Amino acid sequence: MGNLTFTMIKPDAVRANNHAKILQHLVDAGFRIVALRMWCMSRNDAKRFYAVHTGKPFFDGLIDFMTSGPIVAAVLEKEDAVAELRKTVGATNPEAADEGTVRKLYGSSVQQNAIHASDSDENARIEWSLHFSEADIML
Ligand code: IDP
Ligand code: MG
Repeated sequence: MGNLTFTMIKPDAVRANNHAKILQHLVDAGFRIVALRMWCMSRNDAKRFYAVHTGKPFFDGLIDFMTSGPIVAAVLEKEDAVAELRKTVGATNPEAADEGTVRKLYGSSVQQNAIHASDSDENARIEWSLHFSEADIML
């Protein structure tokens, strides 16, 4: 298990001005921020990022949402980072997420659930490569 993962604070949470609070939540949960970028993805960027969901009923809405405003992308470091971040973030549907998780605290619907968390070491690397160049990540 690796010690790096990728997260993205989604446009709903940035619009609500919760991105700094969410970053602090992650730091308080023991993660170190090793790369950070706030920017707007193009539709092509978002489609590549969520390619695994192509063709699903929620795909077009997800692309509209993810390109509706800026996101905050970050590479995070912690022991067993992928599993630890998924725990800190909570279930996809904020209503089903555990108390105290980021999605429970800041998410408002299954689509607008405030934050992304990579689901494997391999996907984390693929996902952060869409947001950062190798030179951005100073370990
Ligand atoms: P995850 O973000 O918890 O890994 P995934 O199943 O990978 O969940 O879905 C990616 C994203 O697509 C979710 O975070 C959410 O924003 C959106 N999404 C997933 N399922 C639905 C749905 O049933 N309706 C609307 N949006 C969805
Ligand atoms: Mg996923």
